[in-house]
Parts: sequence; C-alpha cells; structure tokens
Amino acid sequence: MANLIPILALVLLFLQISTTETHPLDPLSPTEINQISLIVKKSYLGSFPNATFHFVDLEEPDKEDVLKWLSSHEQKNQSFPLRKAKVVVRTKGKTHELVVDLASNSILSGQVYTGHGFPSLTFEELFQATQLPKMDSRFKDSILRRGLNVSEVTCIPLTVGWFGENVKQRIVRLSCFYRGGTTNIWARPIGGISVTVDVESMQIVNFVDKDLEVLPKAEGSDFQSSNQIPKPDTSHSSTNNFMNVTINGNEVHWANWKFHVGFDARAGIIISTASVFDAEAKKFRNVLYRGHVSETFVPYMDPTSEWYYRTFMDVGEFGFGRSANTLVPMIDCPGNAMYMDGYMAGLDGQAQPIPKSICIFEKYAGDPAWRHTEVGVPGKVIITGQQEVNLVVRMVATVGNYDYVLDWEFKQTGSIKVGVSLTGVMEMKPVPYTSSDEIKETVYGTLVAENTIANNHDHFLTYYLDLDVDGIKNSFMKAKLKTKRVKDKNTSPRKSYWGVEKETIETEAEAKIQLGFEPAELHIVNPNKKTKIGNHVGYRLIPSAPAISLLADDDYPQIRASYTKYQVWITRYNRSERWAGGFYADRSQGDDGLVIWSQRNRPIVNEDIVLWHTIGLHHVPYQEDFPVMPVISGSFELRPTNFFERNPLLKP
Ligand SMILES: *[C@@H]1O[C@H](CO)[C@@H](O)[C@H](O)[C@H]1NC(C)=O
Ligand SMILES: *[C@@H]1O[C@H](CO)[C@@H](O)[C@H](O)[C@H]1NC(C)=O
Ligand SMILES: *[C@@H]1O[C@H](CO)[C@@H](O)[C@H](O)[C@H]1NC(C)=O
Ligand SMILES: *[C@@H]1O[C@H](CO)[C@@H](O)[C@H](O)[C@H]1NC(C)=O
Ligand SMILES: *[C@@H]1O[C@H](CO)[C@@H](O)[C@H](O)[C@H]1NC(C)=O
Ligand SMILES: [Cu+2]
Repeated sequence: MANLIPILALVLLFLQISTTETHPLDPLSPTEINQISLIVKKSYLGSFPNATFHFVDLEEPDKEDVLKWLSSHEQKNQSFPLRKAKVVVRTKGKTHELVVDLASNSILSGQVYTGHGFPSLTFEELFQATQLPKMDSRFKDSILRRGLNVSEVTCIPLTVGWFGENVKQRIVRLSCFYRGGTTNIWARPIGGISVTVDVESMQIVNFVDKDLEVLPKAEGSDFQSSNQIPKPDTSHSSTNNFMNVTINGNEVHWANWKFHVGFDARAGIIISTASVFDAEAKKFRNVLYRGHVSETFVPYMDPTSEWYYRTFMDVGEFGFGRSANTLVPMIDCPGNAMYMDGYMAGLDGQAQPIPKSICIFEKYAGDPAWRHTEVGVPGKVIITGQQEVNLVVRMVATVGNYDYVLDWEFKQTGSIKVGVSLTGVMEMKPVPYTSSDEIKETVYGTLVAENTIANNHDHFLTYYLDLDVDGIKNSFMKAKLKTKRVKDKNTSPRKSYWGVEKETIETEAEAKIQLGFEPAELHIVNPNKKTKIGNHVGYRLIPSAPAISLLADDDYPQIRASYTKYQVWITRYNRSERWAGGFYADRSQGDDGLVIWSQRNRPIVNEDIVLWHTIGLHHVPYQEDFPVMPVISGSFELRPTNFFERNPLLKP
C-alpha cells in the first residue's frame, strides 16, 4: 500500500484562490473583530474597567436575505450589506449581551444576562489560573512533601459543571501533573491535591491536600521522543495531485458541489449553503443551509471527589474553534491540501489569528464509487465502474488531553459524510496497583500502565444540521421496515417478508428518536417537490453504531446534557436555537437548549426544520490507548434519497 495516492500526472492543477465580495455568512474578519472591540470600548461598557470578551461572532442574517443575495450576487457583484455581531462581555461580575452593527458603528441592543450559566472561558483566563499554584505556599509545601520539584509541575484547568448548588462564581479546578523528564504530562497525575480557582478574582478559593498518592513512573510514556515517531512520509507532499477546486473567499466550488466554509471560535468549521449540481436539471439544488458541531458532552464515570465534576461540554465551555490547531502538513492533512486561516477575538476583544486552521483536500483512497461485472451479455464479459474521489474539509481541535479531528467529506454522489476521529491522551489517575490482579475495589477504569488507571468516560458530539432539501420547507419522515405475515398461504410458500411504511412526523415531541430500537430509515423530504416518476425528493440520515448516555436522568450532568438521551431530534428553524446544551454552557443547569426548545412541540410538517444528530462513543480504555491513543472514529452520512433521477455519477 505504498502508493495510496497515485501519480495522476494527467490531471492538471485547477486551483484558484481569490476574494471578491463578502458572503453574508463569512466569519468576522480581523478588521471587523477589532472594529467591534472598539465600538464596545467606546460604549457605556467602556467606563467599566477590565471588561473581558467571551464571545464575538457573526449575528446570523435572516435566511431570506441570505438566499436572496445568493441568487442575485453572481450578476450584481455586491457585498452583502448587513454585518452584525453578537458580543458577550463580562465586567464587574455581570454578563452583558450586545448586538453590534458594523455598518453604523453602533450597538443595536444591550442587556445584562441574568439566567444560569456562564460564557466560555478564555484561554487567557485559563492560562492565568494555571500559574497560581506555583506562587501558593500551601501548594509548594504539598509538592515538597511528595519529594517533587515545583518547577516540574504542570497544572491543567478543568471546568467544574453543576451539582445542584447555588452557583455564584466562575471557577475552574486544577489538576496537576509531574513532568519530571516526560512531555506526556497526563501520564503522571499528582493525586490528592485539589486546587479551585475563581477566574474572575484570579485567586485560589479552595485548596485541599488529602493524602499522598503514588506517582506513576510513566515509563515509556513519552511518545514524543524522536526515536518513537517515524518521519512523516513526504514523498506525496506535492500540491499538484488532482486538485480541481475553486476557492473564492470562503466559497468552495468542487466537482458538483458548491458550499461556504466558515471558522467559528465556538463551533470550529461551519458549512453553509451547500448545494449540489444536478446535471439532468442543469442547476444547483440546495441541500444544507448550515451545519456544524453544536455541543459535546464528555462525562467521566468516577464519582470520587477528585473526579466527579469532570463532565465537560467542550464546545460551550472552551470552544472547538478556540482550541483549533494550526494544521501540520503530512500529519493532519495530505500533501495536496489547501489551507484557510481562522480568526477569533481574544480576552481583550482584539483579533487573534489561527493560521491554517482548516484544510481542504481531495481524498482518493483507491476505492470504487460503483462497479459491476456483467457476464450475461453473450460473448463478452463487461467490467465497468468508477473510482471514488471526495473533497474533505478538516480541522483539529485539541481540548486539553483530547484531539478531535473533525471532517466534512463531500461525495460526488451527493452524499455528505461527517466524521470525527478522537486521538490524544486519556485522563488518568494514580493508583497503588502494579497489576490488575491486585485490584479488589472499584477503580472506575482500566489499569493501562503500572500505578495508572485510565477512567471510563463517554464522548458525545451533537451536530446542528439545517437541511433545506431542494427548498426551505421540508418534512421529517420515518420509513419503517415492518415485518409482515403472508396472509394467503396459496399465494406464496413464504411466511413473512418486510415492507416499508412511511410516516410523516408531525411535531417536535414525536421527532426525538433513540436509534437502534426500530428498523427505520430517517428522511428529510421536500413534500413540495417530486422526481419525474413521482417520489418525494429527500435526503436520509445514515447513522453509525448508536450510543446514548447511560447516566440517570436525575444526575446533574445528565440534566445539563439531557439531549444526549436521544440521538435524533427535529426542531423548527429558529436562528437563535443553535447550541444544544444551551448558550451559557459553563456551569449550566439544563434550562436552555435542545430539550427545552423541543418541548414547545411546534408543528414540523412542511416547515423550515433542523435535524440534530448525536454521535456517541462510550470509551472503555485499553492498554493500546496508552501512552497516546490511535484514532477511533465515529461518523454519519447524509445521503440523497430520491433526490436525483438516477445515479448522479453517470453523466446524463
Ligand atoms: C466584481 O468585483 C471585482 C472586485 O471588486 C472586480 O474585480 C470585478 O471586475 C467585478 N466584476 C463585475 C462583473 O463587475
Ligand atoms: C483591572 O486589571 C488590572 C490588571 O489585571 C488590576 O490591577 C486591576 O485591579 C483591575 N481593576 C479592577 C477594577 O478590577
Ligand atoms: C527543579 O527543576 C528545575 C527545572 O527543571 C531545575 O532547573 C532545578 O535544578 C530543579 N531543582 C532541583 C532541586 O532538582
Ligand atoms: C475541473 O473542473 C473543471 C470545471 O469545473 C472541469 O471542466 C474539468 O473537467 C475538471 N477537471 C478534472 C480533471 O476533473
Ligand atoms: C426563537 O428562539 C428563542 C430562543 O429559544 C426564543 O426566545 C424565541 O421565542 C424563538 N422565536 C420563535 C419565533 O419561535
Ligand atoms: Cu475517550
């Protein structure tokens, strides 16, 4: 398999990057971010000292205006006139929500948020918090008592969730590790010490040193040493392998696809206005208005005092875009990739770049897209088929110990495959055991090395998928596969078969689904459009192995992430309903988000609807996941379903 990427010398490089007008869904540019920061500092909030920026994002324009602009801009060559931003600023212990208008340089609305939960933590706050223990005499004593060197300690900030208490402070808890020669800090957790920091006063508000615990030796844990890693294979690093993509600003045109790629501090990649060319109808047809990761939920299964609170909602608490990496060619993306930069606002509101935060590349794995051997034509054997070449849009978010590789893969069949690969280092805790045979108590995980337990946990990624299949108004349909008895034994020797019974789901409450209990295909159809032969055009969700949260409904983390009890939800489109775990996810209490919206039980037949889908992975650790885990993946596919007249890979 040395030659996975064949030399397609015949294929020329059709590559063009240019920028013309602003697309309505373009992320805020660095100039715009700085302009917003200036507008806020000049406003009534400017008189407050030390205002901190936690969220600065495009205020999504009305869908109607966006679609109108899209259908006319190719002739008119005009920038979209409305640019607004949503801004969340903290000052004097209050959360201010603002809508800023860039054209008029003004604040359109401003209010103080008084509900539960806090905005995302900023990296500056997290970093400052990790520096406090080094200056704390109690902490230094505790480290000395363990015979360790304070200069060799790294502390990592963890969000603390909510457990029924009356929340007043924005706090994080620090988990500390001993490097002592290894760069795999996670492998040497220092047990017994817990440090709680108020990130607003930037003070240690609670310090506990319970008891001495063994420090794992972590032998062989340093996966970064140069003799452990093979050199990246750069023999395929040439950029001119079969790249045939046009990128105009953030708009991508490749093969039969046209879509917009945005970068967002909270969600990471946002795919918008994706449409696919129908060669028979000779036009682009809408598929996905907007899609992105909405929230994640990573609860650890260890109820002890140093672990119970580890119930992360990474997207809302930290931000996938904020955690985005500058991608490394030949590790993160293949040699034929092109890159886009991302921008976000820092704590001070100023634009910060993340160079090369998104890569876009054609993927050729040597698989057939379709094939057939025909021996039934007398006198010949006919073999026909076509290779599969897809386009991938990728980013990598590193949230603490974990790395999430997030892919959007576009296929020429009209399918969109959405995938996530998890890698990185597991969270581990020290134990006295050097062999699993010694373990008699419950340890909440797997012994992956001497004195080292990797804890059981889950990863749930919930996607926001505003499908607009061939138009805005869609319906949600179940195509149920029902076993039937043959009634008349004279007609058939068979006793049973299955048939398809279609059911249009009428309301939000009926549209939440636990996968795997009922054989059914899930369709988003356009009830106003039919194929020539009379089938409703649609797309269907093809999920992977389903997993739902196993926590009790009344467990606090589950109350905050209650949407993880179902893998599929449908809601009515509402521009402000995008974050499944609620907008203010840090220390949230479950009173905002997907479950609450769905409880309105709005009708969803022939309406603008949004599909929410959760990929779940229960992670039982194994020794091979140590010291760094090979990727493990989850995915789903959105696949055309009576959308085209026939296989779109065949030219009409
Ligand atoms: C569109 O605008 C771009 C940049 O402003 C300009 O270069 C181009 O000539 C314009 N095209 C038309 C058709 O007006
Ligand atoms: C503002 O921040 C500075 C530097 O962090 C600090 O010294 C000062 O006390 C803060 N002012 C207020 C009013 O919080
Ligand atoms: C502690 O670690 C620092 C930094 O690694 C090193 O310079 C110093 O010599 C160490 N101190 C002791 C007492 O080992
Ligand atoms: C590249 O795209 C152009 C325009 O979409 C098309 O005409 C051409 O055939 C494509 N080339 C290859 C090698 O796919
Ligand atoms: C849209 O969603 C927000 C937040 O859930 C809600 O306050 C508002 O009433 C909704 N608007 C409509 C028209 O449903
Ligand atoms: Cu995991």
